[in-house]
Amino acid sequence: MSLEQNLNTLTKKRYKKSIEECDNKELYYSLLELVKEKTGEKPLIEGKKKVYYISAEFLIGKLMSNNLINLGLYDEVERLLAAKGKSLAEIEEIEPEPSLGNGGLGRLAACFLDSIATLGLPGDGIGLNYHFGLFKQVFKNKLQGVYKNNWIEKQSWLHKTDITYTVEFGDRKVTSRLYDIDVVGYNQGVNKLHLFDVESVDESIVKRGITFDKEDIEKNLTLFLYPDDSDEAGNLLRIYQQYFMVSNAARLILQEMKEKGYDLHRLYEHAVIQINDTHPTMVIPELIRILVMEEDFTMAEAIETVRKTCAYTNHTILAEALEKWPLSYLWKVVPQLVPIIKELDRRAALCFPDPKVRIIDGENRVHMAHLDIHYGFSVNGVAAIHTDILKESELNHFYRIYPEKFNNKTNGITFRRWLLSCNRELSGLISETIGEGYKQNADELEKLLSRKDDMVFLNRLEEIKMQKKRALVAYIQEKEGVSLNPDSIFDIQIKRLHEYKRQQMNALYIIHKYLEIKRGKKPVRPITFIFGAKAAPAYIIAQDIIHLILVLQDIVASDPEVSPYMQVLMVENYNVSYAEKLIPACDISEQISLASKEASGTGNMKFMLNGAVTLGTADGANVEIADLVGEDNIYIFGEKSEQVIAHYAKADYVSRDYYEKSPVIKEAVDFIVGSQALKAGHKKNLERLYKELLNKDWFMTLLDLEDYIAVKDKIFEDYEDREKWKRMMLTNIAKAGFFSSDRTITEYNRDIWKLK
Ligand code: 26V
Repeated sequence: MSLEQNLNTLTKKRYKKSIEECDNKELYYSLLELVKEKTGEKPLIEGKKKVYYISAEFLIGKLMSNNLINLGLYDEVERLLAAKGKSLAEIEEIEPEPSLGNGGLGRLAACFLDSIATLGLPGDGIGLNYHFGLFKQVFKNKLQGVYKNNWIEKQSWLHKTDITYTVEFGDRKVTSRLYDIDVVGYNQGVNKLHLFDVESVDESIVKRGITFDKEDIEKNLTLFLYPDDSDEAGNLLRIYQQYFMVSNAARLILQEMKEKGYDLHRLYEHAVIQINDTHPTMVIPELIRILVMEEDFTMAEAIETVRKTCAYTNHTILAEALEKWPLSYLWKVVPQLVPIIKELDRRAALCFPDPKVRIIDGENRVHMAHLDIHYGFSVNGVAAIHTDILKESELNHFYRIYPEKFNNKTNGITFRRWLLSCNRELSGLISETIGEGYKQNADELEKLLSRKDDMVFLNRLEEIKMQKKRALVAYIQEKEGVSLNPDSIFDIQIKRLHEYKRQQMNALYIIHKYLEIKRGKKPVRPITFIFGAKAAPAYIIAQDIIHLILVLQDIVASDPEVSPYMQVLMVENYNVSYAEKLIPACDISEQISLASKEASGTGNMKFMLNGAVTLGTADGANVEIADLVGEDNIYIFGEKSEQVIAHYAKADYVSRDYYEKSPVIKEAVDFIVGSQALKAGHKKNLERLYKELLNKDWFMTLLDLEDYIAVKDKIFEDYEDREKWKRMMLTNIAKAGFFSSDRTITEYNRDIWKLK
């Protein structure tokens, strides 16, 4: 049966209509069924050893295009629909986006699943089936409002399985159920994303916005991703979620091992567990507990078996993000793990008495990362500079005792989603120019360098960028009701809102530019500053930064003297789907974190691959991007990580000094509480932010502001040298191959997993 007949049969069966007669919604659900059927025909990827990637987040995004591409069906489906006057792109808009992640860590996990399957490696994800995931963001009164994101529909990518387990907590028992999503590799077989849910979950307990009874664990356990952890009930819920995840993971893994007839004493020959940040750490004591209690292992045997099976990835050095659970919380939620954790701490302390490497500290807090490092065989950072910082400072005490465990795995992104799917125009041009080989081997993108002086090629790159900018403008017009100028420079910063990422520094530049235009210094070409960011609901200053940006958006838009030269827009509810539209349209990629703080970043890689030029600090993977493209093809500014780390060590950064010394800085900061801003915004939020910047500024915004302004002015000037700019675009695309997650996963497999 042809694909068309296949689809027609489905639409007839479901709706008694032909393809032509169906609306987009009907076509979407028919296609969903078709793709699930086709995926079902693919073999499961199997082998002697399998990786289990346990993660509290999998930010998978919409799956229709991605799965069609990986099944090799995209072009055919697009063509057959077009012949009937239907648009696949419009049909895909129907798909709800699951929001099973906060940002980089969750999106990385999704890219990794795609690459693991594409490389034909046996590897499953294990996580939670959050019904409402991360909140949906709505702006009201220039402030962030939060709502639930209801993504699970009757028909979806989820397969309900028969697998259920009992999970016991200190004060209750719940029943879990496993739901699976197929992960189909590019021209490859299928792995699984296993998402556990609790049978007693009750969506109706969610009241206004995202509020619900945090203590009703049976009903709330899988409702939201990382709910508010600003109070004790929120923290306890997080521990309930984490244990629920790893208890199910441990059961599933051991069940698979037994079904395959493997000896659990050789678990590590058949399974490797990658612990994605500290959230799944309790899998270590949980596995030890099961092996001892149910499988007749001695404690020493269980510990050694688990140690050889588990590997830990660190994704941040921010102290507030490194989990330390009070022992009293663990006593309440998972009393069965406490004696094991104490025993693990005792044994570690016998070998290494240094209090800095204790699992349980003097205040009876359990350092989850310490557990991972002592009782796993591998510790990796996610970019070269990040791993160096872990070794030299943050985890130096551990590095000194276990140097052999430490390794770097620079992050990557899947080119299927971040080039082939989101930028078909560019991938088409690349295929036409250097053939299709780069789709399997991303390093082949370097062949594009031979077109450096080919004006015809360079002009086509420019045309494609223009086309993607126009498409974004149309999308934004429809979604936000704002008209942007496609002939302006698109300067984009999209990522979670956090002070260390310094969206506030970008906002201060915008104020500076606004004032310059008012004084008559107009930019040669208009500039559009675009932001997208969600802020944790309990993170007050982050809310204030969003407020400031929305205030600036209003001030600029309502000033006819300025608006022809610049525009500011913060898009609502920034998510994976939005990223897929924004990134191909970007000219300047803002990667301006305080050096040392952004472990890697992955947006930086997506932008580069799509021909944007980076304006960034020497932080995370920006450093490796700079090494690859060379200093002529990137704009690096600001103090280096060593200097920043020294400022923290000496506690010698005083933001007020920078404010007082520089009239440019002072003017921009004062604007936040000037009459114009106060008229457009809320006094409380603006004053709080102003005071924070002057009195604290923990992430050193003012430290780099002058340098940022200078380099940003230079990048805008250079944009006018069109030939130079197009060459920079080309170089960035050509050098992006290193950042394919296929390369990252190949390294994980070579150094850590050793699957085949
Ligand atoms: C977590 C939390 C939780 C509590 C309050 C504040 C806070 C701040 C940051 C985080 C970060 C969690 C870990 C994370 O998402 N790391 C990101 O991982 C990406 C993939 O490796 C990497 O590209 C990003 O640089 C890194 O920030």
